[in-house]
Amino acid sequence: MFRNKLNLISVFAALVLLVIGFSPATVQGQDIPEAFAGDEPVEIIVVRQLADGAFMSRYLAGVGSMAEELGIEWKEFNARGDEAEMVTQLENAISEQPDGILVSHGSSEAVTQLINQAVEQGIAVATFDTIVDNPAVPEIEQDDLRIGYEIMKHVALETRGEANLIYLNILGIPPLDKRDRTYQDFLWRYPGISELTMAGALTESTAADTQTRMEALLGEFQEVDVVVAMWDELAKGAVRAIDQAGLNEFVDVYAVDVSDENIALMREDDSPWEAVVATDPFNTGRVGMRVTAALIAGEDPGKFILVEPQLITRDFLLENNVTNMDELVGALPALGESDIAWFDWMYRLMGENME
Ligand code: SR1
Repeated sequence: MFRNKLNLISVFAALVLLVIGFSPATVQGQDIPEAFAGDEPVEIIVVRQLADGAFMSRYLAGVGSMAEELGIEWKEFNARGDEAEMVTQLENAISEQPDGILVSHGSSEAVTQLINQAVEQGIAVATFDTIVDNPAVPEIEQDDLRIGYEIMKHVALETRGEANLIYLNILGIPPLDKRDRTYQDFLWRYPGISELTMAGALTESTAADTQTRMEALLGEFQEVDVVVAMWDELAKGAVRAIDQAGLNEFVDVYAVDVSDENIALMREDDSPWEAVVATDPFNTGRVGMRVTAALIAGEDPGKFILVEPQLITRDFLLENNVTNMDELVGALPALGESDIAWFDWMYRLMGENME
């Protein structure tokens, strides 16, 4: 009733303003920015260094869904782990002169100069998981310092600060370096948490290669009772190795990232995989595309854009009968659509594109 009344009032107000010369778009504060108002669609190229695993494909699905809703034409250049190839692809992307480029991963050394060049040429550039010292380039991430903090806080509480731990991480990759920072704080704060060894390498099949490495480490460090993995490709290798060795009862795995596959592994009988800290990469991909679109429209989405991660335990999945990502987002809505980088005109564009 109240809502009907409000609707009537806004229709009346819109009519009055129309008569005195304003467009309905202005009335609702939803002017379509010039870049999106022409006949030519906005073009964005997504340049990715990494494509391995469910996180990366779900992230890309999120990017694509947001682009479609905003009526953006987009394509992907995928370097499949090869940084030199990524640099070539970034050069190619710039030479195509799109309206925007969304870069993910790649070291600052490899990509900064090209990104600066793109910005100088008037191309809007945003990054996911790439550090770029340029105030005009927004950096999107999953608040990785917090990811390291939350997973280690959980380990410290669950183990009462006593653990013999194998640490799986790969330094030199921005999100993994940030997670390592807060991990190190916990080793300092809880001296009963002892790191037996650190392992992890980025390869063409990271999960399978980690499994092989973990099989050897489980033999070498028989006192291990905790594995911390800062990327789920590392965690999957560890979980399979622990399972193969019949050590599920003795070793618990705490990790980062969630996907349908990870949920299934965590739910298995006697799974050693106890918890993850994660965002929904679909949502994170949508944020990436919105931030790039906002830049193209001349908006200021901010320099540091942190998508908030959540702790998801095996117990939570079992207690809530969560068997896949959709059910997880239903049970834990904080993982769902983020309120980051929404602008009024986007809703109007979406309305037009989804008609
Ligand atoms: C090799 S970097 C892997 C990480 O990128 C994303 O931030 C995911 O969370 C994944 O853990």
